[in-house]
Amino acid sequence: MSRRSGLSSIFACASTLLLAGSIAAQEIPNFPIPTPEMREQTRKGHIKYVPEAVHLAGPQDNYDVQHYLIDLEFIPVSKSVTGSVTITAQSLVAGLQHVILDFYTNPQITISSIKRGTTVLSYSRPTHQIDVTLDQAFGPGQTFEIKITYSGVPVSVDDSISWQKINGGFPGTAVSTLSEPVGARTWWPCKDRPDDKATVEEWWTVPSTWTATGNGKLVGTTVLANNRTQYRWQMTDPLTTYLVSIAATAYATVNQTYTTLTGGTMPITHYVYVGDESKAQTSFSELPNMIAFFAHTWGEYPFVEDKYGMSAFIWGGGMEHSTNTSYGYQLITGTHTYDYIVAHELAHQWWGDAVSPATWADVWLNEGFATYGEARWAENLGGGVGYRNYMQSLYSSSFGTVYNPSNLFGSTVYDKGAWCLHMLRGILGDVSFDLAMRDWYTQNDNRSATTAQFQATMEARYGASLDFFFQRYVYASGYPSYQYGVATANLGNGTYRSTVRILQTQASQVLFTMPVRVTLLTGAGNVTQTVWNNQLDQDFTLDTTAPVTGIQMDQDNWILKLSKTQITLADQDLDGVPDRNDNCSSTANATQADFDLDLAGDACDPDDDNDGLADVADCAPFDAASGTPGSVDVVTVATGGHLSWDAAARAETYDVQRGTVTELRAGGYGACLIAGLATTVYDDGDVPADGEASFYLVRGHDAGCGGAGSLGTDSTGAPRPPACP
Ligand SMILES: [Ca+2]
Ligand SMILES: [Ca+2]
Ligand SMILES: [Ca+2]
Ligand SMILES: [Ca+2]
Ligand SMILES: [Zn+2]
Repeated sequence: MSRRSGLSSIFACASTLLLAGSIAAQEIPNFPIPTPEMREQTRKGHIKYVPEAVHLAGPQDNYDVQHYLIDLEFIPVSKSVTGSVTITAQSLVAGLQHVILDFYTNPQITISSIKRGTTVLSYSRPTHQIDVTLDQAFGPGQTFEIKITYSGVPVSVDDSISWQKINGGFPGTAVSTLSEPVGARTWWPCKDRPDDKATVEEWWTVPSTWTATGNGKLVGTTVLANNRTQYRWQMTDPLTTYLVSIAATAYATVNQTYTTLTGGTMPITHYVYVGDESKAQTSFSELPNMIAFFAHTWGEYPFVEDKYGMSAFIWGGGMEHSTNTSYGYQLITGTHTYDYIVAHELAHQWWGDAVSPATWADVWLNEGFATYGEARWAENLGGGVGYRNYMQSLYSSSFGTVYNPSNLFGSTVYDKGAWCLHMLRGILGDVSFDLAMRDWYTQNDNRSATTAQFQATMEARYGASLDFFFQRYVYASGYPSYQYGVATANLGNGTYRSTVRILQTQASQVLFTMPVRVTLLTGAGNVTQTVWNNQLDQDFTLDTTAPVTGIQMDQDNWILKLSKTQITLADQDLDGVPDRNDNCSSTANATQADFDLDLAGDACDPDDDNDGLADVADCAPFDAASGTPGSVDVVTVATGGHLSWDAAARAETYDVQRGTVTELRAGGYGACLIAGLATTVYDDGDVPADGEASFYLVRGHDAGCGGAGSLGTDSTGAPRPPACP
């Protein structure tokens, strides 16, 4: 449904239109984006929200309606109806004896009888209901038929029935109905809930000067006495009660043809007020193309066996009655200003009519989807820019909760609902998303379905849970606010490594997990990557082959958010690595090399290989297995010059020297007895004579330091003398 109302707003729009129309006349095709004010008027829902509990009460689960025959005469002079509704239903329980129907409590309507066949049934009238007592019990699967005959003046609840052609016009010049969500019960008794679809025959009797339009195919007309004509309409597919509709007055017809996906033809018949034919030709000129576009996108038009068309009525918006949208006469202006409503109501034929909401809490499956259809039509005409601009026109910073909304026909349901589909497209990608939408249609055509089922259908194409999305955006209110920034380090090997930070700064600090598109601007073109943002404060690393000159986050606005603000990331050493990511934040080290992975970069790590030997004391600072050997503290000299000592840390071989204290302390060699000894024992065969002081110096040697390399420092920190020559 898309509504607008209010006389002043109509005139205001009309005068704007004339201007726009004269300017836009040369632009083809034309699809003006409605202003927020137009949408506001369209959707100022005065419909009262009806709690599910009242209208989906248990007893109606006992039976399933299969068919309604609604045989009603509409009498304009008295604004009354008279006739009968015959309900064919199937029991779903054992011993069904009570059938609870919805029928508005109204002293001006009299039920003359309720019968099964020729048997008169008793009944009572709980508030807004009829409790019919069947004359026998029916078991599961058994069908029965009851006929309610009644007449009187229906009360119009939220404009469920109107008797005028135009606002302020004479009463009794037309009849039209608008039953969504629970107005059907004001003019015909039914099981008035959207989860029980049934086929419908409509026998509308009206003054012979009128044409009565209805749902489905016109299967016959009969001229009756007293200048009355009966129009008999029949839907091939089942529909819900709120979509059953009459629109009748003195109409002219405007005909178009839709070529089906298989090359067949389907009639498009519009019923407009006499004199509006040529304006309608222009206003509706895009409709066949719209049907073709939606059919290509989602699957064939759902009621291709019957028809499509629009019937002018008093309302300032449109209502997607199956196959026969009711369309505000004021919108037929001979321009394309209201093409968005034409597209919206048409999209409803898939979303709402073919696939209906199981409960009114699911109404976004109607309105969000139909509104999203407007954006897709904008995309069809204007490409990606047209699509994005249209989505942006639906943006609001004050959306509530989509599922089970506080206002059944508020902006949240329409516009945030459309944004939810837009976001899902962003998550799944164009191809998978459209396939999932087709699945949704195929799986639920002629059925009623829930939001949970929709999530499951999307998940099947996505290949994973979409709870992260539905729990935040469909079942809750709120928005993320983003901050984002980038710093880029030149790694010197043709790679530029960017650190991208994304912060969620919404006051609630409720986490929104979403894939986020990040675009790095480089001299070699823009690079867009999708990152999985699942922390309130998160860094990502992205590489490019050219220097990065800027960043954009979610530049095509795939995510519904309150704000996005670019921030500068602190980088005191200007190496392109932000301070908080920099493993040496005050030493430029673009590559962030960290040999021992201890989070201290090589550029500032005092012990790069983390072997316990500081770099300054480590002859192999990047080899934890090599380094300056520890000292050999105790050498045992046994009789006969048998030397032995404890292995020193890291020592692979040993040098053994012998000399005087003076010689050795001076850093000389004395005598180099052996170099490269791989054991910790040595026999000094040339033992000096007794009384001759000699000293041995055993030094470890680490081959990893290089054969001729340093032997590190002694216990005082002084460099050791060179190894044995
Ligand atoms: Ca830095
Ligand atoms: Ca640094
Ligand atoms: Ca380190
Ligand atoms: Ca070291
Ligand atoms: Zn709608």
